[in-house]
Amino acid sequence: MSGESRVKNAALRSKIMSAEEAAQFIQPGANVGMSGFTGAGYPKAVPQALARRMRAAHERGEAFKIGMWTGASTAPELDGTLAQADGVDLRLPYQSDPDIRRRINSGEINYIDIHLSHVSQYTAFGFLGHLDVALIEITAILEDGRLVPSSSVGNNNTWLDQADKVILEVNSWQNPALEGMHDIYHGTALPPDRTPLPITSTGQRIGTPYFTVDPGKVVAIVETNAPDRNSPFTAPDEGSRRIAGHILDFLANEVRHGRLPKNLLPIQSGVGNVANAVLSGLNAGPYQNLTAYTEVLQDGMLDMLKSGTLATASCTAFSLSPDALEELNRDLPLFRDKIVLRPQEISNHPEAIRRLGVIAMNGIIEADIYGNVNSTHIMGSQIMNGIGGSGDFARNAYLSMFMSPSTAKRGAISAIVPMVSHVDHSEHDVQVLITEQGLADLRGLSPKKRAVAIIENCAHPDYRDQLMDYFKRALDLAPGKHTPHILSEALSWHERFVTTGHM
Ligand code: 0RQ
Repeated sequence: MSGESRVKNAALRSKIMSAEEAAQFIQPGANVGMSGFTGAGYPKAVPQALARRMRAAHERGEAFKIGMWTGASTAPELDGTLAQADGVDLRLPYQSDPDIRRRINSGEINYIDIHLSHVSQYTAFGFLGHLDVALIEITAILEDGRLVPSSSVGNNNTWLDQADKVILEVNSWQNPALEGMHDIYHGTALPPDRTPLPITSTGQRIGTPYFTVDPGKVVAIVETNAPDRNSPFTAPDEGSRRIAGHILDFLANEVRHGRLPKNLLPIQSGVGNVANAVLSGLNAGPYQNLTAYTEVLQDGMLDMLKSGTLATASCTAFSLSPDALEELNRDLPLFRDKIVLRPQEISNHPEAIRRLGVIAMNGIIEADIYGNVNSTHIMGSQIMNGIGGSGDFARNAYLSMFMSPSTAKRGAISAIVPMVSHVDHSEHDVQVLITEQGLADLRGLSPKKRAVAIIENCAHPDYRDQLMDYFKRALDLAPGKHTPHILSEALSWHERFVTTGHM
């Protein structure tokens, strides 16, 4: 590594050591709160050293697993490395790594899938057990000991407060211009002393740009120089473009009818190719001065900030493709006043989402004919990623929209089903459902009317007749006519896919 050290505090400089030495502070059975939110701001050196320790312990016949708490999903260097070393006993609150997922689904790793806004307060309440170590990537340490956060905030402030020991990775790859872009709010006291969250606009700053840490808890500092890693997006396909088109028409209609202002309300968008296509559509549309109160800032939002379509964005992490990340890092000073990076407790805070009137747009695995949504489970028992922030936003949004291709696995599986095999968002939190086939506006509709709207507008033509046949027979045979179901049949829909091997 070249260049001047970014550890400016004299006392903390004495804690600089190798990743191997730092990893010694993590004991078998420890709960470790790590930085990382999508492929941004995760620790890059100590987890690899820890994995080597774990492997060596396993070779000696000793158990070595940890509880791994993060902001959300991370990158292969963290989730993948520790999973491959057979070193994770418990994972929370969100993941999307193939190795972690495989082990969760085989029963080797325990997983707790938590609303992202809940994690910080659950930790402080003591609901999740004791936090032994915080392992946090930062951009720099100032002379007075304050920490400059890196490309994600996540739960880092909570881990720093709650853990017994702190290990810091100071990554000189992180752009020094990040300093000043974060807004770390320390006002969320626990009940009964909690006060109102004073956020009234997306770009508002209510805290300080720095983390603070008790220097007595810092046991190790490791200097690194390694890039964040996110996967590139694929170009929007025809289906994504059609979904985006339906959403844009719907929003324009809401503006025409006075249910949304001309510059809409703050948008929240999930990650993935469909979400990115919607953002591209918004960018190409007639909008100006939009705002975003969201969880992650992805490529589409960066384009909108550049074009001026988006005036400000509040988020907790960057989730950018390698090209977009390079662009952001090149031009970071231009975005300083437009982007606020907050703790995930605040980026996803129900009070802020409700007050600002967020338009939430998230992806799904499947929805049923009454509008219940499954965002997390394939065929009812296999986890995909997790609920992430989708529940924080859907429950509290001004408009809660969910979108998906109408089929998965090249048409072999319908995303519209009689009864979802797992419920993440109940019918009460789902207002608009969109597939490439069309959009079902469920507002003000009773369950039976929802069923007709969803089957007619969202289901793929290959499945529409079967779904309508089910609905009509349920209406005929069910003892209750409010949400008619034939329970013995509702889920055998999924069993058919399992037995034909479509998974
Ligand atoms: O699998 O890649 O192996 O083919 O699921 O599906 O259609 O590519 O959609 O990338 O938008 O992900 C719900 C998972 C959708 C995501 C989910 C298979 C499909 C494919 C992905 P393959 P798509 P997306 C804030 C918001 C919860 C968290 C959230 C998600 C893979 O949106 O994790 O919303 N959401 N956070 O083939 C079998 C079905 C299927 C299916 C899809 N019905 N049956 N397989 N798939 N539907 C952001 C954060 O919290 C960070």
